[in-house]
Amino acid sequence: MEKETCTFSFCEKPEVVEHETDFLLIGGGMAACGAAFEATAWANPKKIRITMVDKAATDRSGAVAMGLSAINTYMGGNDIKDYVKYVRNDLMGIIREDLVFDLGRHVDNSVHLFEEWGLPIWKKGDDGFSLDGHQARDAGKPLLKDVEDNAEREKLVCRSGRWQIMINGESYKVIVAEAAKKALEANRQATGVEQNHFERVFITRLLLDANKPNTIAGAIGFSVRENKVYIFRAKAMLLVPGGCVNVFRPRSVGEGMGRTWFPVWNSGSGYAMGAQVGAELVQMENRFVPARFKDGYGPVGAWFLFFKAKATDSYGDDYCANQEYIEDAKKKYGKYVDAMGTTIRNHLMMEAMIRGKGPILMNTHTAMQAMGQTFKEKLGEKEGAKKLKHLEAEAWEDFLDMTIGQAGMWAANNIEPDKTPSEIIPSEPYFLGSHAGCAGFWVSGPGDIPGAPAEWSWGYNRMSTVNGLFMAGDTCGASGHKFSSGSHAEGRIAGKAAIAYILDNADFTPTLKENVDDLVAEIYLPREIYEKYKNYSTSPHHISVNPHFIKPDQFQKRLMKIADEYFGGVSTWFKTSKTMIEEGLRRLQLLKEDASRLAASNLHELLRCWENYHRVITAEAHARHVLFREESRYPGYYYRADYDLIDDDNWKCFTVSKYDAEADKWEFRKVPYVQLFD
Ligand code: SFD
Ligand code: AMP
Repeated sequence: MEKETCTFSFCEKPEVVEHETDFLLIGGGMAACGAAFEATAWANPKKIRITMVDKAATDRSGAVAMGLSAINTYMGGNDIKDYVKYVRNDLMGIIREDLVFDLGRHVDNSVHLFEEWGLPIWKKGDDGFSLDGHQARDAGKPLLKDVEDNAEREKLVCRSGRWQIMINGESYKVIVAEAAKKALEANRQATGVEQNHFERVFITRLLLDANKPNTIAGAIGFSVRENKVYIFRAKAMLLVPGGCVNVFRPRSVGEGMGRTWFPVWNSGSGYAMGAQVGAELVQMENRFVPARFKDGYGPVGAWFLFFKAKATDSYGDDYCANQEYIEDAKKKYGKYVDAMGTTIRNHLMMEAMIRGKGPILMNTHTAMQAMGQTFKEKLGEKEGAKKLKHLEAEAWEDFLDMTIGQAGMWAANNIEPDKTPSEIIPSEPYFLGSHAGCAGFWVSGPGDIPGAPAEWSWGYNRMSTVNGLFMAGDTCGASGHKFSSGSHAEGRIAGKAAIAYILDNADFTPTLKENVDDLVAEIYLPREIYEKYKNYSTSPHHISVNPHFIKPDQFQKRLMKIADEYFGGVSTWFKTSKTMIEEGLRRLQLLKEDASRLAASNLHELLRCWENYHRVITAEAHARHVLFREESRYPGYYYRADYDLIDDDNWKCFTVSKYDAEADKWEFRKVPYVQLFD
């Protein structure tokens, strides 16, 4: 088929809005909000302009949109070195310890700000039991920021696990966004610009400078509500559009496919757009396969850690303590099994399932009964019963705060968590760098951590290998377990460094190489294709079967099928191999060719098309990384069936890749891992 171009002969031509700024934030999630808050403090006195562009409405955008029930990274009285060890263990021995340590030393300050801005944080009551945020306030418990000492703060918070604290977090994102928007408004006033916060604008592509090699200069995107294309010019940029979902076929089917654990609107834009301008990726073989409450994708952390629930197979056996499974696992994965991290827990769960011992059950009922018993013993019959009722409400609120669909699932299935167990299962894979995963970009470290190799710090903290292009949260690789608080803190770290970069490059004037008309035509091509060919179909709504185009929904399903079957999704129990990946890549190539025939009947579908362009590149990066690393570093997340072992002699290293978009070629290199903390 000949290549189509958009000449606007069939579809409407958008208005083109050009916007000049100094520091551009792509995304409006935790990292972007952190960056907006921090960077404005350094930028305002110097009249440096900051602009945020979010594909959605920032109040409820990103992974925290529905809210959360816990802040998973809070140091409190812990030693930061122990945090580094914890992250290293959970991520199978390969992390950038300089980045993780740096995050650990900054993260608590973000949590203290959240509370100051209005986030209710649970506290420990005088009787040793937990108080909700509002109860703590009414009981006169101080704000964390007003407590001087880490040890005292540790006594005050209500820990679920060693690193996690409980919150009433339904409005978490709204609270964090409010502070970011306020900061942006102060910057707008300090710099006199007309607008510096763009919502519902989807960024499609980053643009390099015409004169300075390997230097970021701008970005382009379109409004998902109005017929407008936006071109942003900037001296520095923070690329934080979150991680990626729906590359792999989800377990949910039909209309339920709109439900996954990871937010369906994070579509790999960061990984794809960064790779396209040549920023190096690291550990893209890593993916996150969260064990979740089946069908509703409710998170399990609060149940494991706070309610102390046990997960067992259907015969009541704790699969994580099953010696047979553990010994088998040790033969292949050695000492890494002992750490019993997230990947290994998944692996052992699947051992039970493969042996026909599923469904796997989260025993919510026995956990709640045990807690109820403790309440009664300590508080007496009446007060104990009252406390138990409150606990029951907490159990529902855990989901109502964060994964409302799971509460719906419980209600629909007549599940009373205090009476019946619930099924859990490993979900389909996602790509992210801030939860229990570490996919992302290879970035410069802080430079002041003893023992860190000099080549880990080539400039500004969290800057990628492209000058002026910074990463944080899900896009900053080899350093997971940041979660919501850490992503915010990392956005602040990167934001501050980006302002330093702008000040140091004061004479830099970003100049775009590309012709604006070409860029606009590229974005709108799916609209043109649709309008040109819509009447070539016998289908009454010209929606599905058409010889000239493919709709985004069909395209996405094809991608999911390839990823699922060839790159190790749920249908193969996450197993793949060299030959399978190679065949999958061959099919992916054909899909990429068909991408030039994507068709959009409206702006919403144009968004869907662009999400898919980004997903395909993310999928390819992942598959090529899995192919490169000839071992199974993350059992429970994925297995190279042809190398089903952890091979420290050859693969205890970072895998770094670089994409040459013009030649459509990927290059790989190994970078030695260095342990910085004992
Ligand atoms: O229960 C474009 N996370 C949890 N963290 C916690 O601290 N506690 C929890 O309880 C957490 N849980 C949890 C978590 C995530 C999810 C999905 C669920 C439950 C269901 C993790 C954190 O949420 C996560 O670490 C951070 O949010 C990551 O921050 P960041 O900034 O890297 O990503 P984001 O917040 O998703 O924001 C992305 C933004 O980008 C926008 N965007 N904008 C313009 N153009 C494009 N092309 C774009 N593409 C995306 C988005 O709109 C958004 O603003 S639990 O499971 O453990
Ligand atoms: P999740 O709800 O699975 O996203 O987990 C929330 C937090 O609890 C994360 O910090 C997880 O690493 C941690 N977590 C979840 N399950 C367990 C478990 N079984 N043991 C230890 N930590 C866990």
